[in-house]
Amino acid sequence: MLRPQYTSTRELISLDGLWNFEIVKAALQCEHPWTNAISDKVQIPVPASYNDIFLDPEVRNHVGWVKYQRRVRIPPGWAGRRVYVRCDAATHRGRIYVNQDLIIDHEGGYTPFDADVTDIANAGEEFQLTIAVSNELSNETIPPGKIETLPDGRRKQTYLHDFFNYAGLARSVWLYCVPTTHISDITINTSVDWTRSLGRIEYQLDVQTDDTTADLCAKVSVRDENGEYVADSEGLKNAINIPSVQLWQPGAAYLYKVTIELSCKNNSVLDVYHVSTGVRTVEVRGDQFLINNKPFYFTGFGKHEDTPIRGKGFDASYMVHDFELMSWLGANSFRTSHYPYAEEILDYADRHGVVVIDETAANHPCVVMWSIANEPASHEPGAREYFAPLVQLTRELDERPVCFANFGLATSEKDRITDLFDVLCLNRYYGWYESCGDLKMAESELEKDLRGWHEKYGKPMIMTEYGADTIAGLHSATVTPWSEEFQAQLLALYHRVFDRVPGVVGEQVWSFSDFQTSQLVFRVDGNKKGIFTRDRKPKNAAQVLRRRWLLDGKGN
Ligand code: BDP
Repeated sequence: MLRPQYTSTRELISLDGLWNFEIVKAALQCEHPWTNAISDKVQIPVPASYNDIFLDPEVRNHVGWVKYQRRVRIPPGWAGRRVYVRCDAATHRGRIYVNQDLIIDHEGGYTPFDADVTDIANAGEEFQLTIAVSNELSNETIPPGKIETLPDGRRKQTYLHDFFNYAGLARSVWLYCVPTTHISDITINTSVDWTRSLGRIEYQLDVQTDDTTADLCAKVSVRDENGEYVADSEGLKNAINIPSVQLWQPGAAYLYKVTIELSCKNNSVLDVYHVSTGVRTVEVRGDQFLINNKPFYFTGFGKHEDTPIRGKGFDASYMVHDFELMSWLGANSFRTSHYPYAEEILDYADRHGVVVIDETAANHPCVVMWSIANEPASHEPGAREYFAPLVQLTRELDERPVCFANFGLATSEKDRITDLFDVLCLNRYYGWYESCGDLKMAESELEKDLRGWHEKYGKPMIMTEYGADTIAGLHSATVTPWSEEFQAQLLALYHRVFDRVPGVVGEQVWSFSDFQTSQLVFRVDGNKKGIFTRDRKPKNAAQVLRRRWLLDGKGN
């Protein structure tokens, strides 16, 4: 599925802005008339999670469906093309209605979906667009959860994951058109012939057409960052060689622009689409992680999509500022914990040479590894049977290394699945959840733990979570959990161990910034393990990281 694009053959219109909004009351859940016009007395911005926009706790804690609605006009010039409404995400389930008709019902709160409205709405006319969104979590959703009915009849959503169940239209909504015969998917793989400094871009195009007799062909051309022609090729599937290739490097991104022109043999161009791609290699060799044949050391964070007021709503200002803060510390990477992020964020990482451990399938040069689970019960019976087919499927779909983030209880003696994966990712909280405040104990336990894994598997290890909750402004000259000094001391301890143990190839602190969670006695207005506060002010520990990553050059 391709993202909508404005090209010489395609057009798109942003539907972001204020939409009419309505909470669907629980009693009406089943028979509610979904397509009634919603009053404009309550309006809500898109993109944004709806929970923190209003002050009403009934909205914040609502369990079930809400409706977003607006009117949309299809430009008259779009007659004869295929027209779609595209939702970049509806958390966790979305239904798109055009006037009275349900067009699509999509499950999965962090992935996009398209509704083909060509045969329902005419060019030049207006229609009523309603998007219903449900935030319910069950044992069949990702992430999972459970709904309880309280004695007073209210429904309550509970869940085990440690981030607030933000919901709604947190990413953009689009109206777009494509030619009836169009490119529907593009797969790109890159490789390097090191002896000849030759880059290679292999591509495969999928095409959708109503005309089964059409004799289609494609021209694919590559331009460099200055817009200069590099090479081209023909056919729906082929490879293009790039002499003296400029590699995509961590910290020094280089993107080639690939232009795909679909045409009928001996005829004019039918469709045009552009892809920015980088040429780089990724390999696990022994206990090393190699990018472009050189050992790479990950520095950075586990992140969340989380900001005040907008919740998980995409915000370009926060995005750019977050990357600025990472670069200020010398961080070279992050993990998209614990769900697929907005595509805009991966585009930005591509453009700026930031390495990503990604939790979804999206083809970006910045993505060097797939993490297919966070802290599963990998020590329990059945874990192997559950994960083996998932690892196999991931490998069939893509050639990048595969990992999962292991948690403390599934020790190197008890874990049942690690041999299936390429890299060991470990989340550890010695000194915090275990032996809280005892840094001496934490240091020896951590070292023992890491050495155990290394001796058993000899694979590269990344600490994908470590840290301590810290209240900004709480200071202490003694070892005091929750203080800024304690967080700084704890990180320094972990770093000493990483530098002593063989096979450690990365450190990603939990977490980049403080973030909202469900209400619990050990959460003070959310999780406070951020190196930055929720409004992105640095805590003391930022200096520890800056010294190590930027000034001492760890990972660079
Ligand atoms: C880890 C989880 C992460 C939590 C973190 C914590 O992967 O989502 O936020 O613990 O407790 O287990 O801070």
